[in-house]
Amino acid sequence: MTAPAWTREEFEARLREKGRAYHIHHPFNVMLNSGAATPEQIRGWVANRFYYQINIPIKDAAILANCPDREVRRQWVVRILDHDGYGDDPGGIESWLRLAEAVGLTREHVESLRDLLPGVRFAVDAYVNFARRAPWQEAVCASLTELFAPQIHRERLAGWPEHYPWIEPEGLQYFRSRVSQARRDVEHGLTLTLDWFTTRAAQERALDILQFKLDVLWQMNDALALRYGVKT
Ligand code: AHQ
Repeated sequence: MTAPAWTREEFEARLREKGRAYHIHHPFNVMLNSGAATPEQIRGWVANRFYYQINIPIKDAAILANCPDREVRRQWVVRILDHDGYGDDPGGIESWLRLAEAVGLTREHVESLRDLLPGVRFAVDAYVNFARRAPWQEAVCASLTELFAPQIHRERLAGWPEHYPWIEPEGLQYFRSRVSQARRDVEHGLTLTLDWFTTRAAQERALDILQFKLDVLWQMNDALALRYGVKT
């Protein structure tokens, strides 16, 4: 006898419960957002997270390539434009390079990926390769860590100017843009996920996929803590 599927509300609640494992709770991120990070730790974080940022559009393009549904693609494509830029909007990757300059790195240094840690590279590559080979609905589900992202961006915007007055304020523009973009993106991703994963086995699979992506983010912070140290 297979267990009955959760209701839509129960399934969403279980997805949101996974927030307990979100990287906002990782000691390295707690250090960053509590004001205890050194400039070297912040520069290491910015330089390594750049690899994640430049891979998000590639990940989203993989989802589009696997998705035959024009309605879904029409909405999902905005994510690529948000990062690569469109028309007069230089995009999120450009904002991240401005964040790099604001924390005392050069664009050339960050784009060279000289500081990229193995643990960060392999976690990000695992996410992109998952999106390439998994059914597009599973890769959509993996993006739902952004259910928890608005809070982490708001924490940075609220705390960093006071904690790190040496960082030029306009460098935080990326976080400002993500608060609304993440909320819009995750509304679409959550609807697609709740619509697609409708048996109990599929819903359990969705929770495992979300846990995989939470592990991707957690591993990035583990690698940073090992290389740059972490004050708890
Ligand atoms: O800046 C981030 C971003 O553009 C995305 C896209 C989304 C995805 O498709 O997986 N996830 C994500 C995230 C971004 N920023 C992270 C942060 O801590 O600044 C959070 C991350 C996420 O929650 O997955």
